[in-house]
Amino acid sequence: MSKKLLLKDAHIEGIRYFETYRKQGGYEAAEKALKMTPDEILEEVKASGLRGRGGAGFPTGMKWSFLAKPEGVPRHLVVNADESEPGTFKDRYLMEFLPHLLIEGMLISSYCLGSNTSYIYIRGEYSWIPDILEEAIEEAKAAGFLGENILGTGFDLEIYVQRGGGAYICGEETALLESLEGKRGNPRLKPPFPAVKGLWERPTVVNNVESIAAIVPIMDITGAEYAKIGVGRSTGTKLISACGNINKPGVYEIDMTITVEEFIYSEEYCGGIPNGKKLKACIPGGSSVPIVPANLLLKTINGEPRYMNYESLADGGFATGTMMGSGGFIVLDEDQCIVEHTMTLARFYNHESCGQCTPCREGTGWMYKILKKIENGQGKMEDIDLLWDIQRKIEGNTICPLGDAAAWPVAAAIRHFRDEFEWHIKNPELSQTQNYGLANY
Ligand code: L3W
Ligand code: SF4
Repeated sequence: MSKKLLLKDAHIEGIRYFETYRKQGGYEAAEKALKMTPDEILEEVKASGLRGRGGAGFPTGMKWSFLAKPEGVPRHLVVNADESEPGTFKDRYLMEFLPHLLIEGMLISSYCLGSNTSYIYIRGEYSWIPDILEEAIEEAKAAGFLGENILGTGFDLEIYVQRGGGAYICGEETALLESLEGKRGNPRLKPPFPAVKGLWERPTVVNNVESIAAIVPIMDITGAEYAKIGVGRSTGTKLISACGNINKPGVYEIDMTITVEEFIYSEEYCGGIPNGKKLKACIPGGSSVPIVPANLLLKTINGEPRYMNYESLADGGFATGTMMGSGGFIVLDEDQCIVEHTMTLARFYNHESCGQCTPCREGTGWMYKILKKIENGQGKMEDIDLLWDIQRKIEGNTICPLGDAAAWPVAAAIRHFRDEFEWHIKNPELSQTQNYGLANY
């Protein structure tokens, strides 16, 4: 059984409220941290090996150490709670059931980074969660863990919750900062990174909800102990939101040593595939990461089991591997049609493109139109190569990762499931009336 660090108290009734959270040892990590210097906390975070849980897996301690500290310029911590990646719903769970874990993590992180005003930018569609967070903030303030002179240390912290307007692109960190400043959420060119020029051009750390929540157990058990959990550079525990064709969709905390097979089939996690259907493919890290067929999902190209961690999922690069991403684990059984699935994603990215870069603005629309043609039985064989060509021209040629995120699912679908694209083109009548999966397995 995986060790639980983040969700260990999630089942306790009333854990959402300060009193219950405190009885379970809540805010003890903050009390410990506030007796340390910011540099000592930073060393613990570096020692933990924690990697950003939003999708990129960038080392948190390194990001914090990049934070510029010019004299007299305020710094900020911004928590990215704009969880909009299809298949990803782990941060919602944390904020809804364990809001004080996030607030405590923000207190420790803000103290370490020297932020006296920190923000939670939350996805607009999570309409019921800001009230939960604001209530937790008020409770923490009443107990002396937020506000002025926290625990007599002289450190002041205010936390504000800002609702997003419903655009996926505002989850990209610089678009988020634009939106937080009250502007349209268009991504900025990087560098400069937010650590140097972020919110209102001030040094800013933007971290995912889960990354900041993980700071609490790191302070509890020390960075060195945290680093002993997991394997290699995949330290600590990771939340996975599992959905699709599985018996037990939900949010699971894993320690990144389990295999993909165990995760899908064991009763502790997904509980297998309904009706004894076969596994066809999986997207393990949210819709932006490459889809992987079952044979390469259960084993790497070298015949090794594939594990639920950053390195093993990426093993073989994008040709045979995929990415841990945000941990949005989507399972597809044998009945699913990859062309239809890819078309749905292409429509999503086209809709969410902010339109600043031509390859993304135009390319995502072209990919959607071609995929729709193929799905509807009006495609030609050369359309497959055209699709391939378009995705190649998007990847790496845009301001923000949304371009890559739109290109990779198309590339992986063609690479691994070309026969399905060809079936749709060769069988136009069947293509209009039948699902490839149902017709062919
Ligand atoms: C200072 C440097 N800071 C890098 C910072 C940078 C950022 C972090 C990672 O995209 C991915 C994307 C989605 N000085 C720095 C530096 N940083 N070099 O490190 O940066 P980067 O550019 O590798 O990635 P990103 O722009 O943060 C995130 C993928 O995640 N994704 C999307 C998930 C969506 C959600 C959601 O809805 N919640 O998680 C899923 O896989 O495609 O590749 O902070 O500033 N020299
Ligand atoms: Fe906007 Fe797409 Fe360019 Fe990102 S890649 S800045 S979403 S047009």
